[in-house]
Amino acid sequence: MGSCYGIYIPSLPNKVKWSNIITLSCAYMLEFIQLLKQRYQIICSQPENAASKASYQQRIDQLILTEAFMRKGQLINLSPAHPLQFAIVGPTQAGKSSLANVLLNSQVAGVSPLASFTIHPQGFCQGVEITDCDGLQRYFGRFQQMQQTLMPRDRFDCYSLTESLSDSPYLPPCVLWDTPDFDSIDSALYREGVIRTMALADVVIIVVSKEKYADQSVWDIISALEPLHQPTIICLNKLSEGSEVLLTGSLKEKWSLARKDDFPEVVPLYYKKQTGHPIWPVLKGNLLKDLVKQIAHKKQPRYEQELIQKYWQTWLTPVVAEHHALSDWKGLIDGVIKEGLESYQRDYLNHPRHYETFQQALAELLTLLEIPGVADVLTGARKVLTWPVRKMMNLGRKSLHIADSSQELILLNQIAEHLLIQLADTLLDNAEERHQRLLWKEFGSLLRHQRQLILQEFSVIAQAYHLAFQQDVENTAQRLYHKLQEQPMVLNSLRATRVTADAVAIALTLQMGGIGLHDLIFAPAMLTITSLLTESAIGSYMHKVEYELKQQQLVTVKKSLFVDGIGQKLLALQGQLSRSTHFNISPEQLQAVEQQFIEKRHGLRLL
Ligand SMILES: Nc1nc2c(ncn2[C@@H]2O[C@H](COP(=O)(O)OP(=O)(O)O)[C@@H](O)[C@H]2O)c(=O)[nH]1
Ligand SMILES: [Mg+2]
Repeated sequence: MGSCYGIYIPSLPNKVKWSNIITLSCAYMLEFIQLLKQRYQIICSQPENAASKASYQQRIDQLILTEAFMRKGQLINLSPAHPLQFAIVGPTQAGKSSLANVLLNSQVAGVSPLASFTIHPQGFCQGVEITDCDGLQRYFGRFQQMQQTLMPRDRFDCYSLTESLSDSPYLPPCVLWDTPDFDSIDSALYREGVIRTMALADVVIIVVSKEKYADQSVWDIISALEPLHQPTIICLNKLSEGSEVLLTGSLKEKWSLARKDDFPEVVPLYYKKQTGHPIWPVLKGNLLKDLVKQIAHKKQPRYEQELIQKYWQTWLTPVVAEHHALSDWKGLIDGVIKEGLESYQRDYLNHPRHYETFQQALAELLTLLEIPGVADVLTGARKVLTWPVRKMMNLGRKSLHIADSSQELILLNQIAEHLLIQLADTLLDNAEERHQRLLWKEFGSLLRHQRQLILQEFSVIAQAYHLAFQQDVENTAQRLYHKLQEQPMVLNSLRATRVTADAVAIALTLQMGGIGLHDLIFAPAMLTITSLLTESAIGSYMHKVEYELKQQQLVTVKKSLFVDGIGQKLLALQGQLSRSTHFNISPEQLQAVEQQFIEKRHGLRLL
């Protein structure tokens, strides 16, 4: 045995037991099934999800059945000598409890002419002791074992075990389960008990009466039991003389429509007026004992896999749809970020009148040159300033002032605002037109609530970026300065020009807070210096440096402001979706569980 549900496990150290590994892998799937069931239950209980209620309820039943059947597998693994379990199932009033009494040769099961009389699974120990059934409490989990007569009628999560004291001519030593019906309106309340008992059964006894055998609910259950591969018989109860052959033929036909496996043995039960009980036919006296030979516990892991496989896609359809919607959400965010960056490039980086960063680098460059005559100009400039130059030269203050007057920051904040408005519009459209409307609606409302906060945070990181980027501006100035030193002719002509002194004064005034960053672009002296340099021997080098500065700027803005900044904030809204309207099972979680269940040897996959 190297696999459970086809999980391929490579060679193991001798000390590790296969059974431990198998138990572990199964536990992983079991946990996932439980999680999925819980999510379905929560979603199903929300009024917003009324449209999916019926189909979701059906999946909950399938998940309960599968979870229980896997617990049965654990029971088989942990206590192989556990007593056999026989379960009687059938629609209301079919005579399940009456048959239980016949088989047990006693009156321990409550019989009533009222529908929904039996509402809890009731186990009767025939030839085994209650203490032999220790594993059952573990199997039933949150269901509590209680005494048969003490089980409250308003509580459905309990079961009973009772020792039957008479000898049964029909049953081997076992626990015989009488179950509630699964078809009455009330059965919604106690259905889980029926399903859990069905999954526990080693042998299934289906009881139908001539009135009920054709009901859809009966055949739904018969069909649901197929992947469990339990030896099965059908008891046809409340027969009247002459109807047996006709009814059996009809049963057979219905069976062939519902299931692919062989039609099981049918036991006709006639009523005995004197006792008021059905009569078990003499010829079938050993039938139940013989069925035991067909129990195949060894195949349990394969059957579990078959069961999971049967429903896997159905169960995960809404989970996968949610993944698609979430990836659409990510696509939406990527889309608005892309547009935002495009407008940053168009309206700032590549805009001839708006782009100020390189001008600032040139202004920095000018302050690095020792220009004669600047002192005189500066004295003039100083007069207009109200605070001491030395204080203003403090780098932090300088950068802050520059950030405050930056067109780039104003533009970036506008872009962020526009981006959120655009996103909100698309969410509104999606909530009206697309699948997963609830999800889009919820994203819309999350965005509305957090819009201001997201914008504030964006503004803070934009400012931080701008301050940090001053270092790149200074580096650019330094590169240009070094290049100029290699070109003494250019440097000298710069130093000799009167306009350079004016431009330096402007640069220093900028640093001292006398003018804003944007004024640089329009200052005539700065324009003159720019064209002077552009036409000089370092002109092409300047273009290269400017291009590199822009690239660096684009990369930094994209990453720190858009992708890591606003993009992450928007993606994080996903984690704030209500847990009661969404599955919240990540693609990674799903992939991890699916990968465990890929059958490598036979190339058989879950999906
Ligand atoms: N006519 C007739 N009535 C039966 C037969 N078996 C049970 N009943 C009656 O049908 C009713 C329901 O029986 P019960 O065993 O409680 O059905 P359950 O709901 O399937 O457990 C009771 O009134 C029984 O007496 C039968 O073989 N023939
Ligand atoms: Mg009953």
